[in-house]
Amino acid sequence: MIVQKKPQLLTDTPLHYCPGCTHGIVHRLVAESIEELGMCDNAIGVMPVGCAVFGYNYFKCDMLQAAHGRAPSVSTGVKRVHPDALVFSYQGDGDCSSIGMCETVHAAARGENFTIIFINNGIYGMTGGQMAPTTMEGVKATTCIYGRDPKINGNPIHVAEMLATLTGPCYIERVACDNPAHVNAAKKAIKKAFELQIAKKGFTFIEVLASCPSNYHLTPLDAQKFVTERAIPFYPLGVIKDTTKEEK
Ligand SMILES: Cc1ncc(C[n+]2csc(CCOP(=O)(O)OP(=O)(O)O)c2C)c(N)n1
Ligand code: SF4
Repeated sequence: MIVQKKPQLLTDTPLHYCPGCTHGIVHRLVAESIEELGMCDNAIGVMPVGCAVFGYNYFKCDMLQAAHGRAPSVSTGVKRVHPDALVFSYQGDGDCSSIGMCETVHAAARGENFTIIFINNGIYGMTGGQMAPTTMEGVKATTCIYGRDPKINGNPIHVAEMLATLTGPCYIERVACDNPAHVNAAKKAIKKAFELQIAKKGFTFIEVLASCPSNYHLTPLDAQKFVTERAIPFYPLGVIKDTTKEEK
């Protein structure tokens, strides 16, 4: 009996991610959700610059790759031209909340009807482990080698909570992939965001707390433990904004 199989929306191209990286899990959840919603022929993904830059090799739907941080603006254009397509951008924390913070905030404020999948691994993965806006206090990065010190390096940003203060967003949830129950909850959140987009409810944002074993110099298991023990207490999981609840 087949219990689980690869989503049809994923190609057979082997993933280039490091062992234990969360990107591969989230790719699967995005692909499963699109497939279950019957949107395989009408989905358009916008990939970032960062470790997920080659994401267009892994999805069989239409895919674009935006310049660093510009995916929300590219997605805005794509969605406005194709209002009935399911449009998602897929961005790391460097891409989405550092160089691309302006695009992210304004797309959210305008209530653009697309979904951002925000992969928060608390570090710049692709470029070798520099501090990100989301790097937590005390966590070491190549640009804060003694650990992030708010007095010198500034405070980390709770991106989901910050976006929730805007009028535009419809649904914002933070999830994680550090255990099977959390993976299931992450899938539910991604699918719900896509459903709300199809219902034309407006901007949706799913933050996924992710691991980067390579740049934290941890084994894949210890990197998951880092998410459980350090990231989740600082970035609590759950629904941060849901205007559809207010409508009822
Ligand atoms: C305009 C511009 N500035 C800087 C870079 C270098 N750069 C490439 S990826 C990246 C950060 C990637 O980190 P993140 O978005 O968190 O994604 P991850 O690799 O962790 O998935 C940076 C700074 C670039 N490609 N283009
Ligand atoms: S460097 Fe980090 S984010 Fe990039 S593929 Fe490796 S584990 Fe994943």
